[in-house]
Amino acid sequence: MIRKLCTGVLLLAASSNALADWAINMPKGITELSAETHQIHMIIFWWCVAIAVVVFGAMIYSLFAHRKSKGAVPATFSHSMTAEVIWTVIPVVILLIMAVPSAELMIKLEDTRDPDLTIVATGYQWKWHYTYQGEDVAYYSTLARNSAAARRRGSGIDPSTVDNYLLDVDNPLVIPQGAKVRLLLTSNDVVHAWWVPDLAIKKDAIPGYMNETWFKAEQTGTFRGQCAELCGMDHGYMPIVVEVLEPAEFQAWLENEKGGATSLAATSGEQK
Ligand SMILES: [Cu+2]
Repeated sequence: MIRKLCTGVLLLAASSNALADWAINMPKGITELSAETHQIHMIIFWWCVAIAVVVFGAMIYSLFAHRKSKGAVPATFSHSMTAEVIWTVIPVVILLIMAVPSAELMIKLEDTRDPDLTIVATGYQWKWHYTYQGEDVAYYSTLARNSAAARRRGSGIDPSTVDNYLLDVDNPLVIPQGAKVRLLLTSNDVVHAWWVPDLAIKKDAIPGYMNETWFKAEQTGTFRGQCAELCGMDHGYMPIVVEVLEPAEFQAWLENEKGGATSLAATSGEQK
């Protein structure tokens, strides 16, 4: 047992390089609201840590200080109104304190009014389709070919040699920096979920329903996500890539797309 534990610890230490860029916590992200979401998440996390320290501290202290071998005698009372009131009121107050900033943030997250751009994202088994409303631009976004090839059984390709393995697509969702993008989410078959951690967005795409959300990316760059609802056999193979461009670059991209660059390729089955 001890030998097994030691081996485990050694293995963990040896693999620490591989774990270096493996983050457990949620990212701060690239929108104002993702930063606020992260902040609330951290505040509540530390509240939980403090509560755990107090509760487990009191429990462990009591177990040791009042143990039978030290001659502790059980109390004879069976009910305490004061204790009941205290341990009801304190949690209620804590929950109320947590609820106020959370509710404020949730209201902001739901406010999809006055968008600069509206995109409809439709989930399919197992890819995404994006339609830029009023822009005559629409295309599918599917798993990148190198990932698709490497994931096949017996492909002989080492996944660790594939860049962004299972997190890359042929046609990313392209959006302009600093614009309020409203995303309308639905699905063509089963329930999917559109999740991009850097945008702090995770929303279900449900057949027959239109869910909406919004974001305003403050930084340019490429940001990755995945379908977050178990949607069938290839659920793990429908990633999401968001590419944030500077507004002028985005306009140029959009004009080019109106000529059907990606859209035509997608409908004729000739995806990049
Ligand atoms: Cu899915």
